[in-house]
Amino acid sequence: DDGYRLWLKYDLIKDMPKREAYARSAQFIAVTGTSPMLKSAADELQMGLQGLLGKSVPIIANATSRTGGIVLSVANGPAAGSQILMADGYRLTSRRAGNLTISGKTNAGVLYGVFALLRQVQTGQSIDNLAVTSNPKIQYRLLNHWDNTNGTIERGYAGESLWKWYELPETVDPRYRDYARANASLGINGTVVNNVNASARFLTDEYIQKVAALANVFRAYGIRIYLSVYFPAPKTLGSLTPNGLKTADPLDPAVRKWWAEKTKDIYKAIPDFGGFLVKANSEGEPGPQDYGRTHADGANMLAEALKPYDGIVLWRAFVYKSDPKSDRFKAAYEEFTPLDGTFDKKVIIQVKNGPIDFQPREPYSPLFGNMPKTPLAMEFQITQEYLGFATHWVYEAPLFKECLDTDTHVKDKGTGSTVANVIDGSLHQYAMTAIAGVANTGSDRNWTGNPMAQANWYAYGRLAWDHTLTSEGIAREWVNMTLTSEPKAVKTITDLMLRSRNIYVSYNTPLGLSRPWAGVHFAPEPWQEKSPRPDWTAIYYHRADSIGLGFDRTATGSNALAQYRPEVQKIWQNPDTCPLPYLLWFHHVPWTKKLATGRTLWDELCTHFYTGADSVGWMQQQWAQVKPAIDPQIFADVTGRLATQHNEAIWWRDSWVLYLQTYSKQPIPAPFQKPDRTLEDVKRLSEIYKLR
Ligand code: BDP
Repeated sequence: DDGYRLWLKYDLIKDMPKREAYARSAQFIAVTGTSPMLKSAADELQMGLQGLLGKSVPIIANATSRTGGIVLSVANGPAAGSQILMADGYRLTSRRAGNLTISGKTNAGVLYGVFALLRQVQTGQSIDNLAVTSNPKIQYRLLNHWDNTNGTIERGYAGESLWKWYELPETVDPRYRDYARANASLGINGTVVNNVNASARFLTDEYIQKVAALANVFRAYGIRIYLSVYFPAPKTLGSLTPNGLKTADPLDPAVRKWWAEKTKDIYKAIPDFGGFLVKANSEGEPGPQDYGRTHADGANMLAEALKPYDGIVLWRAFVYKSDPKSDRFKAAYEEFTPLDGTFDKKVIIQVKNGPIDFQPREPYSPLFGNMPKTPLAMEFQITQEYLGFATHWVYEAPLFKECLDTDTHVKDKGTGSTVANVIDGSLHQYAMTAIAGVANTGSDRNWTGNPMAQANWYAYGRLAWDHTLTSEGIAREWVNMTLTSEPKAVKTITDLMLRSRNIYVSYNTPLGLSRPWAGVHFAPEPWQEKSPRPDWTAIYYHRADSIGLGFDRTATGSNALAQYRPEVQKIWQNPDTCPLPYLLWFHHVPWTKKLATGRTLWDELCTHFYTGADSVGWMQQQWAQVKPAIDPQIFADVTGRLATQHNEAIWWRDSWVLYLQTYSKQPIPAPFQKPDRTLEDVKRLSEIYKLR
């Protein structure tokens, strides 16, 4: 198994009675209507059933007087309980002696219903008494690809870009369709195809045609295409045309006209174009502030260009200024909350889950709950930029859930104001809702490099549809569909997955440490102190000194905590009661301080680094046990990656303890052995890692 088929394996069900039971309800597929999306739905169902049941199921035009089949219908369908069917939602209803109906209000709903039914069969559940209605909780469920025109992927660890720009639009790789199928199976309905650090080339006629060719494939799977735009594009492209524009000032009428015309061209080629994603005045990317304008001026200009169409603007809040005195943590809140209420109604502000940058564990961004008049989208990172690239096994659902389930305490009683309730629109009654995941896919045959990272794409998609699903439920489902249905192995792997993120955090950034990296977001460099910006050093974040460790963000420090509601401040503001996973995010804690565990900070840190690294050894042992239940190619691949992860976890452990020891001046506590190398040794390793 080369992993190409992802969770859509459709292998023959081995249990014969079970297979026959399914087959009795799947004697034909009836579909009325000829839309491309309904065709995708019927074809997928036929292909899936062929594989799972080992027999070909005919597709017929309608089921009049026939029973024992599956009927796809765009209609409200027979009621299932009191739940109303919404756009994109689906309903599965089986009635004895009748037909099994998959209905949706829209074609997309039917398609999602087909995948839900297949999942039901793939995970071995009965389809005899189905009465399921499922509606997505979030309207725009997107993947963001950070892909460049030259085929590279920013922070991509699974090969090159999936999009073969040089071949498009004439050559259309069949893989695009499989990409679309995988996304549709999760309910993902939009994809931003290019890097947020965008090239103006994507707005040329040449590239619009290439992108349109992708859109033509994705359309039949309910996926709309979006583009990241380079804000000064009117000027950049203008400089290449006679009498071209010399500015990109969003308030300049000629610039507004340029965008309106460009947008018109895009819609001519891609009638269902989704809209624009913008990184502006962020990390050196230009933006409206270059002209003395605000984020709202920039976003509203693009919204105006999109007015004749139903596209939207996703404007990112990932910003921070270079003022060395300010705390980067506070930047997005400071720039965006004053603009609440000034954005056009086509604008959504896309916010990373945490205030810094996709760290292994971060408190939620204080923007959530504090922009009642502006729809906020969640941006998660699926690609493992800070999670060990493609060698470390980290199942991310617990990270996503931890953020989504946190209470912002915007409402008095603290009910119904979780981060999830912010982004699903229920808290502030947002008119639009969105979620984005920075994709971990690439041209590797198995899509994600590490086969286990497929689960992160899967989990993101499932949570984008329904954030109330559990990490465990999603893991079990994915394992059953992708790896094995042998109960003991399913349990072992699910358990491994659920622990994997905390294990990574333990050897990498325990107790609220963050960003111990420099240029390469992989090799340990907690000692890194030189960079063009203070907030691109490691010491900026951990602030180790002879007294202790951690960033004081209380009133005696940067006071970033004040950006949260008082109830949230209360949880984090006292170093004696602050939950340990967040301790060093908010406090500078003395090395000798006794923590709730009874250990001093230094001993607690060492315990995390050592048990974290040891736990990777435990992961290896657990994985070895499931060998008989796993395809040999995948088993060997993951075995190799775990061995690498183990070595690197020890590298992390040694780097941290040897470095921090120069400040704590304390011995490694028993029963842990002191590293058998020196600080200079590990520093050298990191330097070598950075050589080109
Ligand atoms: C950081 C990445 C950088 C991205 C940036 C962003 O290191 O490559 O361009 O985020 O999200 O995490 O814009």
